[in-house]
Amino acid sequence: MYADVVARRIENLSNMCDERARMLQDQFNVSTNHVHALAILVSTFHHGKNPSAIHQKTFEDFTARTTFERPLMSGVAYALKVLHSEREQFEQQHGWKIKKMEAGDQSLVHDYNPEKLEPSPVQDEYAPVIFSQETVKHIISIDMMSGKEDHDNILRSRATGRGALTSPFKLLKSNHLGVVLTFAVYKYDLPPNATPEERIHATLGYLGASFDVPSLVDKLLEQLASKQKIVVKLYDTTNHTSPIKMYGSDFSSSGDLQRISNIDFGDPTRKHEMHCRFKYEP
Ligand code: WA2
Repeated sequence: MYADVVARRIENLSNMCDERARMLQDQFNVSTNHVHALAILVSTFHHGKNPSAIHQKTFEDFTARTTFERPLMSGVAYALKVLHSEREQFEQQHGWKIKKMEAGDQSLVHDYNPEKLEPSPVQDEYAPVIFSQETVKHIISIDMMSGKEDHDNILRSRATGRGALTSPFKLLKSNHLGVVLTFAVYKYDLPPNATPEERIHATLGYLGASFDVPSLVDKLLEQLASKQKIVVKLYDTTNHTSPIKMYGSDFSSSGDLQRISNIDFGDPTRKHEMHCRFKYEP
């Protein structure tokens, strides 16, 4: 029966789409947990010890050796909360100036040169990166509050005490769309009902991870059998009337069968969907 064949195709597509959505969600979840653990590591061994037991070299070694724990992250970094009144002392102590993030042409792969970045203009506060994984070393000394997506994410993570995820945007020194996940690091343990003001006051810094969507989703989908059969697209549907495509293989699809599987990346203010179709077979 024709109806039978159609029903089986629908079920088949649904199963494949759900499996992929679930895999991506699970890998994102384990990566998130490990980024959270890194925030606790910095709290314990950098802020909790005098002298600090973490510097760029230890951070680089540790994050390189634990990349397997963060399969969807292209790099992690730690930015410090620096008030304007502390800026001069901070810059003297580190031997470099806090730099401004440049959007547009500076972020193109070819001519990106952190040495040439401008000092950050005067602000109430800054979030200069002091430690980074080797893969994102180019963001050291950059004020992450000078980039809109990073800025909003920093404010939201510290006010809530939860992991915050940005909308998709073009990452520095990459031609790809990505998202950034941020956890705030606090001076002391805060009760779950702490107010945003108490949290902001107790904030010491921000542990962030970048997710280079196209390359890491490709890598994930390649591990699956029957990759050749379906076309997968990933959307940020937080704003339902204007979804943002984060990933889409550029094969043409066939037929009108489409399966939409939901994905939960752990930030309740963001919504994501995976859209799957059968690949066109001539
Ligand atoms: N990390 C890597 N590449 C980026 C980026 C970023 N943010 N922003 C733009 N391109 C240190 O939330 C604090 C990481 C930001 C954390």
